[in-house]
Amino acid sequence: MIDLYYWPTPNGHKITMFLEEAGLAYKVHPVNIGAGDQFKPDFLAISPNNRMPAIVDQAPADGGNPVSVFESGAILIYLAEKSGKFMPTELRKRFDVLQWLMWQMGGLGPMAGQNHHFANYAPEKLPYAITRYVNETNRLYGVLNKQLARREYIAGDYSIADMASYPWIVPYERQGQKLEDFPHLKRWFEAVASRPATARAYALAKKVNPNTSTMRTAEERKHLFGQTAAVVKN
Ligand SMILES: N[C@@H](CCC(=O)N[C@@H](CS)C(=O)NCC(=O)O)C(=O)O
Repeated sequence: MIDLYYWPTPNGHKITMFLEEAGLAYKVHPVNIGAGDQFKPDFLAISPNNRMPAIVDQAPADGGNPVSVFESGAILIYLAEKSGKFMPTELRKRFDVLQWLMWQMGGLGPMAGQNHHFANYAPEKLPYAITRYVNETNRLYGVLNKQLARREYIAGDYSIADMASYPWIVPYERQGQKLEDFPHLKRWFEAVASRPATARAYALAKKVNPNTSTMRTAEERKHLFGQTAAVVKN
């Protein structure tokens, strides 16, 4: 049994997409990041960066004590290794998946995240910041589109690289992007969207948090924005 610490956001969806695809048993523990659950000491013991997702595997392969993992990329690798699914073991194919997973973790996720912040949440609309992140998101979409011109999925077969990127393309309109400008990316996006496991992962998201508004309340803004080292002091 996998304990999943989760809130329905792009990084959270990555893990439910994997668990649904692989058919692993899991239990969801909601971490309401708008209410400040990510700062609770019990959660910080699992996820010291006060971010979700995180997992605890109650039955690790070595038969030892439960294993906890934070960072969505590390969680996807852990679950792929545990299940033997969605990451090839052959050297070249494995690193094809891993390099595109790292590309998502270091590029698409953080840049699209800043894009959301400056275009949607920032109280001041700063043209320089908005243009920078909309353009960088556009460049990254172009990189993915080019890769998908020659591959059905990002690294060949459907893998954790696809599960990492897909949830960050779902909000493309909020990122100031048009899928029509990226035909290979659009074809891939529709293929991933039509997978039954993707539909189950996104249906679960609505159950955990029926509020799909992208507006942030004053309470949510207090918890999410302007964090300093003080939030992890205890
Ligand atoms: N690099 C981390 C990022 C995780 C992350 O940013 N999670 C956000 C939601 S998408 C979060 O937990 N935010 C809580 C906060 O900002 O305090 C990962 O991929 O797991």
